[in-house]
Amino acid sequence: MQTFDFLEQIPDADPADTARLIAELERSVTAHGPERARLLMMRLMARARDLGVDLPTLATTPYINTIKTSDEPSFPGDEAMETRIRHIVRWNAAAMVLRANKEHPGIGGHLATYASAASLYEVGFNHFFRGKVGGAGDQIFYQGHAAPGIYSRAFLEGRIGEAQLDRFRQETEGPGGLPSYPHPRLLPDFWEFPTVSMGLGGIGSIYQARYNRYLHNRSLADTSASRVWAFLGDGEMDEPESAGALTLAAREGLDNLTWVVNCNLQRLDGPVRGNGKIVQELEGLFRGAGWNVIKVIWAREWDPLLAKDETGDLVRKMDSTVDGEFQKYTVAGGAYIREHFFGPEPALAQLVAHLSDEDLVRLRRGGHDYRKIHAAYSAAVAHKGAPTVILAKTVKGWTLGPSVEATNPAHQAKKLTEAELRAFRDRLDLPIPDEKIPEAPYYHPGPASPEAKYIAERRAALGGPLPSRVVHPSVWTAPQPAVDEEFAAGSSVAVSTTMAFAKLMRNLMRDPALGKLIVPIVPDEARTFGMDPLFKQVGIYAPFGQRYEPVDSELLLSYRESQSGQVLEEGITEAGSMASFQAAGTAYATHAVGTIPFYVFYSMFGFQRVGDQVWQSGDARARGFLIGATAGRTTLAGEGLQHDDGHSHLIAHAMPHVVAYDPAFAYEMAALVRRGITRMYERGEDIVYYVTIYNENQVQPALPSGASVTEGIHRGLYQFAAADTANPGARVRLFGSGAIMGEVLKARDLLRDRFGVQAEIWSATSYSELRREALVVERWNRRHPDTTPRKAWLQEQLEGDRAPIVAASDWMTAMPDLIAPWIDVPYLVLGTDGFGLSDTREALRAFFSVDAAHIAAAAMVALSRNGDRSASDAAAAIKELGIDPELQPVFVLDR
Ligand SMILES: Cc1ncc(C[n+]2csc(CCOP(=O)(O)OP(=O)(O)O)c2C)c(N)n1
Ligand SMILES: [Mg+2]
Repeated sequence: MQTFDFLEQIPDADPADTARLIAELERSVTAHGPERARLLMMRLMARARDLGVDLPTLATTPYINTIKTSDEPSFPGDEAMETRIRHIVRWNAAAMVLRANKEHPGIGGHLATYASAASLYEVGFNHFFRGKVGGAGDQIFYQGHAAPGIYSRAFLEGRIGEAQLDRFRQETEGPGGLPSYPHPRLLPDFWEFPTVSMGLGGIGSIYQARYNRYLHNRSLADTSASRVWAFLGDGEMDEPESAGALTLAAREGLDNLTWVVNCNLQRLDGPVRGNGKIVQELEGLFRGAGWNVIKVIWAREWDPLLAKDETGDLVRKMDSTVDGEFQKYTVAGGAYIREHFFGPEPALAQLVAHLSDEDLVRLRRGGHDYRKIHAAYSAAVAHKGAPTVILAKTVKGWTLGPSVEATNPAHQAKKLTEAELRAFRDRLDLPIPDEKIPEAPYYHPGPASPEAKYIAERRAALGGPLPSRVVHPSVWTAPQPAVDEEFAAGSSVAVSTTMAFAKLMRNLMRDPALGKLIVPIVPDEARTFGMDPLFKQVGIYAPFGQRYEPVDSELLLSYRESQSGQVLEEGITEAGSMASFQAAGTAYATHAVGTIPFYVFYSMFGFQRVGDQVWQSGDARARGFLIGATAGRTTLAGEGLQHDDGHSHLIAHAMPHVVAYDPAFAYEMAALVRRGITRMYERGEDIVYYVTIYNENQVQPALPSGASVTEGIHRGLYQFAAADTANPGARVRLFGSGAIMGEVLKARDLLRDRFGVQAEIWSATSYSELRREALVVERWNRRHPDTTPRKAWLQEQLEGDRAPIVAASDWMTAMPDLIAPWIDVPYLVLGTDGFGLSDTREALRAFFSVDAAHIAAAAMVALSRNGDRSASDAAAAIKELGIDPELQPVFVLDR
């Protein structure tokens, strides 16, 4: 037993006493067998715990309910009434899916997920979930595929009408359609947290609970009465995002967090762990991570059997039966259960001899027992010092009949035959006449019915209806001029846009009104980006303060952790950082406090790494800044293939809520941040800014004057420098962005000095914004062909000039290509397609053809295409610039 080898290294003060105890154990094993010895050991451990001995926790406990029946609190509600309510909710949840699919075959929807989870939600709605009257209430992450059940309850509560239920999954007609899943973007007064991309609800809920504490500890909101509840599927627990942040929740003592994992033992294709036991596996995972675990495995019908199980045979059988077999028992009927589960052990067969086969089928799983769930939730909210997970064992498709219940395809069932529907109605005991069954009618007992009154009273007592998303008008003060005026002045020494950004952050956080609302989020890269002065300035958030003297305490800029610290230093977790970004960026709705997250990361590990969470932030209507630092395929230079980002802007462009910029200069970056804050926090736009910043130093120019400059920074393009009109040579327009602007400026000199060509310099801060606006204008023109066409900003800026254009950036050529349809002069684009490489900036820029020489050469070719220069002039220029036209870059994919 390798595990215990360490014992040899621990001194034993009384070996004789040890030997005596071990002999005692050996005697017990010899006399009673290993089972009894196991029990003895556990009893000893329990007693030792009582005596204050610090022992490691057991990874798993037997396959029975964690809470003893005698410890269950009495149920405070009217159980019969709540059963009737649950039946109505179950019915309508199914009816809305059946009706939608009858009307529009293939529209989809899910019956089985909610059917297995109905009791888990209903206990919450009737007794635990706190609404928003007088405070933020609880934050509830509903399992995405359970959405029909949540709509159905809102229907019973009178918050959603029949007509709206009938528009499940029919959203394009405008307001009133019900989104397939929890999508605040599409139903902003109802849903709060998008969860249907499996795993994201899990990690999101942990960081939400953590952010609630952050807001509280920083005195930005009183979140002491808020609890975060997250409902997850057992299959969903396989997602890295589900399990990845469990230790954070325990480490930070998040007892304001409760997870309910619906262990119906199935996912989409089949069993989650046919050959094992998902509940036990999850118990080990959560216990190991430091969570309080409550298992709800067996319903009350098992209590008398367990009480009579004097030999322990029943618990042993429960322990040794794998999930695949439990599934079989659910579908195979009472005789099969008797023969295969109880039959092999005479003591077990005897235990159920008094029960009929039908009785055996009615031995339910714990997650369908209202009282057991209530007991678990009560224990969870009372638990102090750690988050709680409730592992509730259920049947997928419960009550939907044998064609769905626990069958392998249950997840995708969205139809029931009339006979099945009739049986479902009978089981739910609802007064729906037979002749109506074919249309799967909704059933509402009426607003004055006891059921409707009961739930209305329950919700009123708990603080109002849920789900509900409320946006309070925000109190707003613009950043003071001191925050960013220095950037408009330019710099005398060479600094990077990253250094300027770090300075801007420090200034912002000193702003008297806004400063406290800024939430810097870093995944262990603050030093890389020059943001480590913030550690001392505003502190790193640490819920229990700093319990050690930091190694750098003597230094001016020390590593300072504090309970009221402002920086969220996440460690190396981009997924966790994005979850924080979302909690902070939605706090304007969740907690009526408009915190402004700035998540600063290696740009390569942003959209590419956590793209689904960025997408989710759009659904959640998060606001804030994503700052892609060390950007650019060639600017990051030495880091190579896995680090050099030349495409995050392309991914960002695919995200409708992301407004993306690639500023070249510090004044652009500062102007963008100011405008972004105004748009999101003053005007209330639900957008996210993505700004890339670079680590290449340059003397920063001052902001040029002119309205088209200030406006153009935000629209995506402006003229930075005019051509030299005193010199009447041929003229080109050069578009530069980000760090490649430096090469563009050098190309201007080359063109002038070597070829007598004049170049105008344009700063292209956002190809994606230019395209989006042009598309809107184009659509209008397409629909109004007989009217004077409208013009986009891009067209207004460039029209009436035949000078050709060369665009260069540190991104893929697809970026400048985004605006090609609206350019009617020769337009040559240079970019960094392909994998990045490690080398010097100079070498990389030559390699990818984005250095000054290649830009100048492309300008000569563009002129030749326009007829301003001859083709042989262009060929000669290429030669003179030292470019070998036959040289193939070694790593360009040969297609
Ligand atoms: C990231 C992601 N991958 C896949 C899916 C497709 N999907 C939706 S539900 C589901 C199975 C869910 O099983 P489980 O988590 O056990 O939930 P249950 O319905 O059984 O409660 C799958 C694979 C998804 N929604 N998100
Ligand atoms: Mg499942």
